[in-house]
Amino acid sequence: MHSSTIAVILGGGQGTRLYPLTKLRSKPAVPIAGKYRLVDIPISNCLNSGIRRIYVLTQFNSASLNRHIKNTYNFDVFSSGFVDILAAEQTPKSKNWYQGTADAVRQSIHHMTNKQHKHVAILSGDQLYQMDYRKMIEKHENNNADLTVATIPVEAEDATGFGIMKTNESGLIERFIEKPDKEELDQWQSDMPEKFRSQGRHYLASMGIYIFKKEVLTELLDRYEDSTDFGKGIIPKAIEDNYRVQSYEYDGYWTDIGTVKSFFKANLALTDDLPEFNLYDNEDFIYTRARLLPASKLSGTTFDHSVLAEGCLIEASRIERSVIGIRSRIGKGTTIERSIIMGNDYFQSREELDQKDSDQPPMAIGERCFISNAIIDKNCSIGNDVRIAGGDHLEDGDYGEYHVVDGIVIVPKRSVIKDGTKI
Ligand code: ADQ
Ligand code: ADP
Repeated sequence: MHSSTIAVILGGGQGTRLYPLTKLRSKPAVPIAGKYRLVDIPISNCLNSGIRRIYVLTQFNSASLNRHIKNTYNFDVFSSGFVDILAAEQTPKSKNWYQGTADAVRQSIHHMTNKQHKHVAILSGDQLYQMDYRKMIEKHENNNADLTVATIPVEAEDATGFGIMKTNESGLIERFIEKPDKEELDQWQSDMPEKFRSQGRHYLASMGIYIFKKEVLTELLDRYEDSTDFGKGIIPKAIEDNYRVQSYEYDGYWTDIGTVKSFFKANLALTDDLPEFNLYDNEDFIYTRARLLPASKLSGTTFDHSVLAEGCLIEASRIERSVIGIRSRIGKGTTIERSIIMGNDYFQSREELDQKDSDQPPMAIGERCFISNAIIDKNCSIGNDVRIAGGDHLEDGDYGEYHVVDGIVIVPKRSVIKDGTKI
């Protein structure tokens, strides 16, 4: 076990960017890839890197997050590992919400008193990647860094959305700017190896993954007590005040899943022939709840480039470029393209499924439906002959029974869409 390091996963701010997927749950509990939750990604990276003491900071402690963590990561009593959720608390010193990433850590650090830990790894909760943090910790220790920031080369188009930095020849960060304006980008170019230059990736971006010496983290949070964010405050100030801030360059697959658009894209990318995010590894598992679900049963369906989780009963005619989550039920004659169907939290009984009440169709997608460019959250009841066709022709907004974000139609958890509805 990498007992020198404790991990803190930033589970999310107010969750507006993934709304309405965060309407009924906290962000770390949002389902991904048919059977996982967002928080499983950084937790699995920690476990695969030997880090077994993990805190998840979240704005509120939803029932599904609690259940998921409790049922998934219950280490045996003899290992000193844990995954604990720390939700924003109202204390005399603080307001109800965490005001930002650094504020979240500042408000929670009193829980991390164990002297044994030399380092704190601070990780984002909304990124899809597989990384061995041990290599990063090793570099952090070898360089005697106060703080190490994981970095990745990005293109100009993306650079304005990240913290961008310049390093010296030994990889120490000399300048850092959080989300620079387009006009000032030129001065932030770095001299990249040919491999990245040829891809137009001239800017060194922060991945929002940090390893701090524990005492330095405490010191910085006290010293810059007005800074509520790492990117906007703590990191640029630490560099200015000559702390040793090291860059750890990473060149594997890494993508943001914190917005509806990026979440949608990253899920559908799993249906590629050779997805860049590899779920099919014999050693680096992505952990999730062991649900003991039966195998999926399919009848009369043509599947093309789709991912299908366990416990599904599918009679659709065609499913293409889609992610079909646990316990999904899809009726005859239905077509699904470029969509995420999150599935169901439980199986309905035969009687519930057979009921002929058009106001409350069963928890399933009915017959002869057409669904494209959509996210259907869990436990939705979608009647027969429903057409949901997302795309740029739709205007973004909240339409009551569904939302449109960047042309993607989102049907929130437990929604009922009546027979014959056209979206
Ligand atoms: P952003 O991703 O824009 O930039 P931010 O919105 O602060 O930064 O989120 C970082 C992580 O913290 C996310 O996982 C988010 O959900 C979580 N988070 C945000 N506010 C929180 C709060 N109040 N409580 C708990 N968790 C919270 C950051 C860095 C950039 C870097 C990018 C890389 O600031 O420098 O380039 O990450 O994605
Ligand atoms: P999972 O991790 O399986 O996706 P959750 O932790 O969110 O799901 O909750 C799913 C669990 O909730 C199911 O295993 C089931 O036991 C229970 N559950 C929730 N709602 C109901 C319901 N209406 N009827 C029966 N069981 C339910």
